Amino acid sequence: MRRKIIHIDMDAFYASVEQRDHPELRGKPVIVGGMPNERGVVSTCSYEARKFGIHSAMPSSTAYRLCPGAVFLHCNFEVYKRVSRQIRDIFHDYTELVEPMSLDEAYLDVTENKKGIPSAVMIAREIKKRIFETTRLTASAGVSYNKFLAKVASDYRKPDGLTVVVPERALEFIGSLPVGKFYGIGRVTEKKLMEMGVSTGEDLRSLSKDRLVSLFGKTGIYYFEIARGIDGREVTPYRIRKSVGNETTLPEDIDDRENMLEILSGLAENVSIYMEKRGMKGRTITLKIKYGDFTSITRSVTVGTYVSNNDIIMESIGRLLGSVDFTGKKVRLLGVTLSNLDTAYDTPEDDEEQLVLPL
Ligand code: TTP
Ligand code: MG
Repeated sequence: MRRKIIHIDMDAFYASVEQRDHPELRGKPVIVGGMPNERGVVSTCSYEARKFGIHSAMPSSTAYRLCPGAVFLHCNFEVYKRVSRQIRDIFHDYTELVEPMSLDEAYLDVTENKKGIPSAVMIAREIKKRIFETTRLTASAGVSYNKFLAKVASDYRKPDGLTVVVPERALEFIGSLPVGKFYGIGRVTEKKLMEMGVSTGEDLRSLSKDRLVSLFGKTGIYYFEIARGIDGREVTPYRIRKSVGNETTLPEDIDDRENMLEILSGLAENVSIYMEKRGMKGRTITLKIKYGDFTSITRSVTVGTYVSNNDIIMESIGRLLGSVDFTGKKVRLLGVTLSNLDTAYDTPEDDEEQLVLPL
């Protein structure tokens, strides 16, 4: 049977909560995250701030340069988590098949639902309405027959959007989509594809499966399928994550420590962004190295407090790297992982971006 999947994602989540709770901030550029003088990054910003080119993960100092008049606020996780629980309670009125992806985002499988409502679009509309009545915040929803399409649809028209992708229109919808909008295609892959002249879903569809596999390995199969609207992944309620990691195989083997540190810092940054987005922290930092001869080693350190900050992760990674002897060896792959997570946050598993590929 064809499934009915809804993806819900709150609009400018942390910033909207702040504007709701501080009416004087409404209509203004609001930036939530690190302060410009703290070497922090933007967690998110209001739509008013986005007009200045500000976005998540941008250094707050850059955001300040783009819009010196913006209001900068620290994250208020307790409040965001309360809202997150409220919206999850609403989802559970319709189905137990709820897979939260972060505080502000979840997939719902409503093929069979507790209220016996035949139309997934009707459910999405009702959920949006109830979210607004309960939290005074808007969400955008995507409705389709699999997770990939529902996710892309929810992002299609924001804020307060509701986009439906019916099977008959799926290929057309995907075809016109810029590859950067594809869930699972990160910035690096997007750049690689653009350089090859592949800029839309239609272009992506013109690449054979073999070619995609030769370019991207196993992930190429995922790209081949989503370009055709195929995604068999199920909505899996609640899995608790044990670690968050990011690794990369280098274009060529290297033995220069400076170079390694630079790459590791990019990986640590991804891990840090991912964790900060979810209010997660960890205590054990692990460096992974695979050598040119395919043997690997890991080096770990457990620190005294729970951390998620990029610079703090890099301090440990730098020290761990310093303890490795590279004589006569070159490095093929580098990885950074944080484990021993602060489970107080109870964050579900996520397969977003390139951290854990959706396969
Ligand atoms: P998103 O849903 O990606 O962003 P958003 O809700 O702020 O805006 P949009 O309307 O485009 O959905 O992320 C949800 C929250 O996660 C966001 O409010 C803040 C946090 N976050 C980070 O802390 N760091 C990040 O890099 C990103 C992308 C999000
Ligand atoms: Mg959102």
